[in-house]
Amino acid sequence: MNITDYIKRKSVRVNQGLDSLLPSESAPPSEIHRAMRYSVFAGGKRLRPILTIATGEIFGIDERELLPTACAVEMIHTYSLIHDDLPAVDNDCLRRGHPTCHVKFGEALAIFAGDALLTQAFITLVDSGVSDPVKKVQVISEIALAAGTHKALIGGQALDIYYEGKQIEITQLNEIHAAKTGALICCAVRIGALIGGASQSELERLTKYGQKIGLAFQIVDDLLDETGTSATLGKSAGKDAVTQKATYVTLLGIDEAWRRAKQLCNEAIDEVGSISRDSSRLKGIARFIVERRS
Ligand code: GRG
Repeated sequence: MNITDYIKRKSVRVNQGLDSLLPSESAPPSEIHRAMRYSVFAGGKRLRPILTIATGEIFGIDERELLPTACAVEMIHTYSLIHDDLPAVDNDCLRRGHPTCHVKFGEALAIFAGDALLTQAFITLVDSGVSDPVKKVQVISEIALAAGTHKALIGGQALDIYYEGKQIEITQLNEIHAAKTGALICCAVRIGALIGGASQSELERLTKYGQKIGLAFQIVDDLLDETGTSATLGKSAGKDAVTQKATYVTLLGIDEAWRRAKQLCNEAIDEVGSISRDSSRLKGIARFIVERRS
């Protein structure tokens, strides 16, 4: 099966998993549940949960064991998108090809829907996550670190706002995006490895793979913002130029940014190539990250 078919098949499974794990729209408070489901099912590539599943599978773990944990990561990712789009943060009106959560439901409900998705992720991890209790605690701790700490999602977002309007260098841009975008992508890989019982050296290689594809993902995101359209991206294209934000494109130029993204992708492929397991899908996902157009 080629990687595009694999990604398609797994994203169907992730959507089914999310549907069964999220509270129903008919259950009160239904407005919040509607807003949560609206943003989760508006679209999305499901890259992070697919990374968790693909990593767990190289250790022979069944998809069913990995699915709730993978879905929890997607809930956290969707929460971060809802909050990132808020007027006080990026003030965006288009996401996943649809009006953003606050445009559709109002700001207060969007804040609550984001908070509720973050909480629902941990409820999922506790109730339906990994069966082995030691691994379960490791996974919950790993996800909490990626979602909540100064070196991850929240810290990256805070740094992004702090550096707004300031002249920054590539090292500071790497610092922002290793945290804001990279931490959750890397975490998605690491938890698949932890569930799979990876050895220390396998975990180290997979961590490097996760860090490299995380950075490559953001470089391509910046490139697509510059070169793509809102219709293909499903979000406002050209936003970085309007907000005059430092990006990989503004600091490196288009050609050098593509070169770095491809180089990171090749380095990530080398990392997993050195593990003596079938890493062909992880290699395929690394290539997908650089070849994607949305
Ligand atoms: C507001 C301080 C504060 C904290 C909340 C908002 C937030 C935490 C963090 C922001 C993290 C964020 C939105 C990073 C951007 C990462 C990124 C490039 C997302 C797009 O990912 P895709 O392309 O999206 O995988 P789809 O829609 O395909 O899932």
